[in-house]
Amino acid sequence: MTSCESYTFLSKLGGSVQIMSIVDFMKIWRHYDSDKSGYIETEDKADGSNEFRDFVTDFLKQCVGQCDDTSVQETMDFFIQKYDVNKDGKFQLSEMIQLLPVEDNFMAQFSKTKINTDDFERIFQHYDQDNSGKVEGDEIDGLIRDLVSVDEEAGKELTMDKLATIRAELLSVADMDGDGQLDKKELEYFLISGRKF
Ligand SMILES: [Ca+2]
Ligand SMILES: [Ca+2]
Ligand SMILES: [Ca+2]
Repeated sequence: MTSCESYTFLSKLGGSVQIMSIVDFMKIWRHYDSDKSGYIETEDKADGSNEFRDFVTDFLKQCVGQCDDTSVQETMDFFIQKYDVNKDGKFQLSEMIQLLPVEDNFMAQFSKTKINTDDFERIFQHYDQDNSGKVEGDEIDGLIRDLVSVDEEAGKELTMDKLATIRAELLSVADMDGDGQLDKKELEYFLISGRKF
């Protein structure tokens, strides 16, 4: 393989690719799933675009500066072989998370049944990444991913479809003022009294 091969092993990159938060991962995901299908497809679309190729091209540019078409193709093939675990030719959420240097599951350190006030404060700070005082958008999706993935088997199966279903359920229970965001009181109530995942 070409010089790009070493860059496909994210663990070897040291400082050049930082560990990313789950919220940043959700932003990246949303960016590359440009047709909003809930998957990053590896096949060309009718218009000649290719979501996974777009991702790999940017990835290589960031890691090595520049890469030619051959390197992009070889890196795509390598990633597909290694991370398209169920071999359906597209990346679902749980597969893509393995491919990128995403932080350890923040929720894994807390008890599933007992979250105290100090724990809650840390959880809220962690997921309210833009310090808006509310957990919203990609922040909610990051939190849901982590809550679901505390159960390792459920985490392995997680798709955007499932995440969207859970988001709707979560909001219907916890979003008391109906603005689509979770403020401190709402999330605290949900995590401490009503947590179901
Ligand atoms: Ca897609
Ligand atoms: Ca797949
Ligand atoms: Ca926020």
